[in-house]
Amino acid sequence: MKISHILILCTLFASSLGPVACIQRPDSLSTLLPDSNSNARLEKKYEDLIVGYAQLGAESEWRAANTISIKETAEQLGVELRFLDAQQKQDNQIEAVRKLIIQKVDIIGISPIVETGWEEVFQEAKNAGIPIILVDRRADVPEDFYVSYLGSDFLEEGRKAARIMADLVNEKASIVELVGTIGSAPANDRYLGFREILKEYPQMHIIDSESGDFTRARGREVMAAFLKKYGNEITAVYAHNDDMALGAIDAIEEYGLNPGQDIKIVSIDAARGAFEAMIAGKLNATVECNPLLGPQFFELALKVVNGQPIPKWVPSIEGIFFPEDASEILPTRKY
Ligand code: GZL
Repeated sequence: MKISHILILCTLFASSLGPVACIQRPDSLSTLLPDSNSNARLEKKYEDLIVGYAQLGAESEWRAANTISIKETAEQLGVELRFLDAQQKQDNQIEAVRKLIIQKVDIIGISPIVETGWEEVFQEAKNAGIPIILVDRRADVPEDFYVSYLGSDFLEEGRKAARIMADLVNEKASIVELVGTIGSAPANDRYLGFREILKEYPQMHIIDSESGDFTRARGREVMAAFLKKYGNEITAVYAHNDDMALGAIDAIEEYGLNPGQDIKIVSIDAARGAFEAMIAGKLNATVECNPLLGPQFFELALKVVNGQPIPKWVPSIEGIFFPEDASEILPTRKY
């Protein structure tokens, strides 16, 4: 039989398998037909995917941008997205994962609101053969309960904030801290990272620390209470996110002081509101935490569904922003 006839047969055979990778022009008979290890098995494309996403809530500018990135990317790629919002309640998020398991989605993305309490429902997903990708926030579960973590190095974000603060206050400050959602990976690690660097500055002290739950409203309430208790003793604020920093700015102005001047403020996220506050001279720096994770998430999801290897951690790429750059950069920001 001529090679050309074999090729035609092979092409007919390959086309009968549905969407498979084209078989290269053979250099020997043995490569003519797909074997069990070749990529000839059904490879899914984006438009074949049904992806579940258990979002934690809509508590901040960061989260809003993160949700938009997930939804817009799914639409652009033609992925069927089953998106559920837990409204910042872990019970709702656990229930969302169970709903996605029942719907037999191909893969589940989740941003766990807190680090603990996930073993049971992640085990259920594992038993159902549905892989999990942790997006944005990590969960305290055995490593084989999830395929990858896509997100930031929150410890490093805390370290960066402390180094910036030391420079801003000439290594001498009485700091109040606005902590993120208690038990969440970003709050836990931003808390630790900041303190790790603060050890190098004996004249920088955290005089109080309380959760503002990553929201502007709570950040304002906690800062107002700090000002009532400590008044002008406070010389700096470390906020775990921009929304709480903006709340602190409101409280400082209501108290009659100048935020960014009388009290230096360093926060994390680099959301639009932070750039506007820096331009107004009310915020002194923001450490970027990138919420635009949609493209990376779906790229990882497709690889997982097609059995391709992926890293256990895919870190986000992030910078630091200061008032002097804010006006020029703000128009380029997507969130
Ligand atoms: C960080 C993210 C945090 C943001 C907050 O990756 O989980 O949650 O810093 C958001 O703004 O609420």
